[in-house]
Amino acid sequence: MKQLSLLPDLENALHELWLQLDSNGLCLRGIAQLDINDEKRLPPFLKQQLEATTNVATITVVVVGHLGSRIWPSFSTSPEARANLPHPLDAWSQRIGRVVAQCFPAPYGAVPVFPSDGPPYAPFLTWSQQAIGLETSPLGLQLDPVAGLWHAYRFAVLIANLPEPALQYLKAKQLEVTRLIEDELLAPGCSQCQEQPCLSACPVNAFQANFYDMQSCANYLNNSLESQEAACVSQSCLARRACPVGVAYTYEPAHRQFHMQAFMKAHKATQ
Ligand code: B12
Ligand code: SF4
Ligand code: SF4
Repeated sequence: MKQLSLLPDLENALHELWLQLDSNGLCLRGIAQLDINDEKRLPPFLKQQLEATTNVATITVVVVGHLGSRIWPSFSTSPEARANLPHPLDAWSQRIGRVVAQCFPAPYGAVPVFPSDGPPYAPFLTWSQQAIGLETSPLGLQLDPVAGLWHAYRFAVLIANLPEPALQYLKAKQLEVTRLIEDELLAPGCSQCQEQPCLSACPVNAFQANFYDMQSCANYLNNSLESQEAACVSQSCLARRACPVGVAYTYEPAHRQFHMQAFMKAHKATQ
């Protein structure tokens, strides 16, 4: 790692962040500085957690996620995946996010934040809109120019008082990642997609203007018989699969089935 002229503890924390991402198939999706008084981006329940750890002057959000199935080798062989936990992927993300956050020494103060914790939920989509400027697709999911709809967020770390050189270092690292993937074809996004095949692929028409009919979707999946299983159960959401962007990043079969089964189980539990 390049010398940063930072306190050794902070340099170690940044090094640990990188190590954890690299070894688990995760990537730095974005970095943004949050206005302390902007409640949309920094809801009070998150601000309070940071203020409990340190005196806050500035707040940086570091958003971590994955493209395609790059996390699958690490997650599927992890203790969390083998332990038969109710939410193993969340548990896996929590372990990694906490390890990273714990490395930031005072006076920086770091709080790990997870997308599934809530309600109230942390505004991951708003953060990533600010940090990476991804387009929101008609399905509500964000479209990545390389991975299409096949990406997700696993955790974020809110860091108080991060010095400018550390911020610049993280931005430079993010740029490196972007340059690596820019070599792949960047596809035109939803605004230039005339046909919008994602909107007509759902067998129960669950996507309507600005509305996702989760109930129809879940009923359809859960009521399909084993002998005549809904195609989405084995192939994943057909609306998501209909998108021509990022096809090479389509989750691999075990990964997509994991999410479909988790979705179906969660819905059954609420019936
Ligand atoms: C609640 C929730 C759901 C609910 C309701 C979604 C809804 N109508 O808002 C249900 C259970 C239906 C759902 C389903 C799915 N979700 Co969801 N969900 C969330 C969760 C936990 C909270 C969203 C929220 O309320 N945030 C709080 C608000 C205040 O902040 P915000 O997110 O910045 O606000 C934005 C959203 O509300 C968004 N929005 C508005 N309308 C809709 C509609 C939909 C369908 C979505 C997804 C977003 C969305 O616009 C706001 C401004 O940008 C987020 C994680 C998170 N913490 O954000 C994941 C999240 C949005 N879901 C995600 C995913 C992938 C899914 C699924 C595909 C299932 C899965 N896990 O694989 C499905 C199917 C959705 C689809 N369209 O196909 C990803 C999206 C990644 C991406 N590529 O954009 C997220 C970010 C989780 C993650 N770990 O990455 N989800
Ligand atoms: S099919 Fe077209 S409109 Fe739908 S998500 Fe993909 S690019 Fe966007
Ligand atoms: S999983 Fe299948 S039924 Fe549900 S929204 Fe996607 S395409 Fe429609």
